[in-house]
Amino acid sequence: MKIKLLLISMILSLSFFSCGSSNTSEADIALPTIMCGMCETNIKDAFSETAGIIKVNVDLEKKSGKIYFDSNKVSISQIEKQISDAGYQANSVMANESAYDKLPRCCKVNG
Ligand SMILES: [Cu+2]
Repeated sequence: MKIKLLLISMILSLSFFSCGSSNTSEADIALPTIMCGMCETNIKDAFSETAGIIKVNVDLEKKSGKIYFDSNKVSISQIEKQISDAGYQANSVMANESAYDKLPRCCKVNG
């Protein structure tokens, strides 16, 4: 009987632990160089395989993104780098030049 109780409390504390370990944060990222709907798609696609990214919203009018992420798995600087690698500026992180060069013309700042 005691062992059963012990097991139950262990299972309970384990599930508690796994709940506590996912830590959803949100970040507003300035995206001053996004131009069109394709940019929006490109940025969302950039995170399609990133562990810890929960949701990506891009606001074309405000030129900003809201990223919901698990701060135990991914950091804001990793998020900024990933946007840069997709060819876009993220906050103060400039776009990766070769990725930017590969963007279609409509996605370029002076396109
Ligand atoms: Cu675009």
